[in-house]
Amino acid sequence: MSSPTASRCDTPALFRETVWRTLTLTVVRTDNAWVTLATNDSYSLGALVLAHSLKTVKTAHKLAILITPGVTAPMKQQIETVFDEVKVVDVLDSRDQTHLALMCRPELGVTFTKLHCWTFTNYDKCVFLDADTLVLQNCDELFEREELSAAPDPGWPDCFNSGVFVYKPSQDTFGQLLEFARTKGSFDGGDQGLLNMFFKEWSNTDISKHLSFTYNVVWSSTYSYLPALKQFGQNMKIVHFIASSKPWLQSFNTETRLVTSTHGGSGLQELLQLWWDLFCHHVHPGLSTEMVTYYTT
Ligand SMILES: [Mn+2]
Repeated sequence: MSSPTASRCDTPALFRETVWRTLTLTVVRTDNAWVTLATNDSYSLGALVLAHSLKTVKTAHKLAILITPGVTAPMKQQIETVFDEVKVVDVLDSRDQTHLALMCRPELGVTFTKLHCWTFTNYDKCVFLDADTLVLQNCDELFEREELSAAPDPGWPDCFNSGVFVYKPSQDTFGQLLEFARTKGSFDGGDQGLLNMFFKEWSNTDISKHLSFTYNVVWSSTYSYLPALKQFGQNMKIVHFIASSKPWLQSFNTETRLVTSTHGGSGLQELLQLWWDLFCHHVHPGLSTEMVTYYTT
């Protein structure tokens, strides 16, 4: 039993502890994270370079990644040295509602993997970035946007491109997305069709959810609006290397350290060189000789 004196002394301690707990909880609740996905080792290289691009522009936010068993153990080790959180998602072997949904729609396997980004509920808000994107300037202001914010897809601008989007992690939303996928499917067979159907109000409801194209410059090999690129190119914040413009599919000369793009003009060439510079400086030194031979020849 404590004496009255001890009790008086305990009060500040208790107060301090309460304040500390409150502060700690507040910090945990307000954490934000960039989230990406890698399903194999090639995309893991993309994810590693993406992570270093975020560190280079001095982001204040955490880095999280979803990986599947298609990523090898040595590559996973590399990923763990750069990302704050690595979540392994094994869609096909799981015995949860994802598995059950997949039984009906096996073609949506990869889509479902990306949907797992909603399960990072330890973060208040997240920005998903495809592993084939590269961040050129700090864009931490994206976390001020609400779910679901994204940039228009150049192929059909009434749809958003799902390579970059702001969202709020939630088990509830994750469950709704799975149910939606199971019952309605996706009009393009992938995550972009599904997310555009689920967040269909994006196209005409709230312009603040329309991100500038500079946050997701989808680089097509035949860029169709060159004067705009010339005018606004320097504002580019995130570039998205789709299809044949993927950096790891280009030929790279290990002696000159220069990349030769097989498609696209000089603008693409410069961006690809930036990707390879980050790769050579930050990623390459961590890879084993075996991995280097495999990826750079
Ligand atoms: Mn992509």
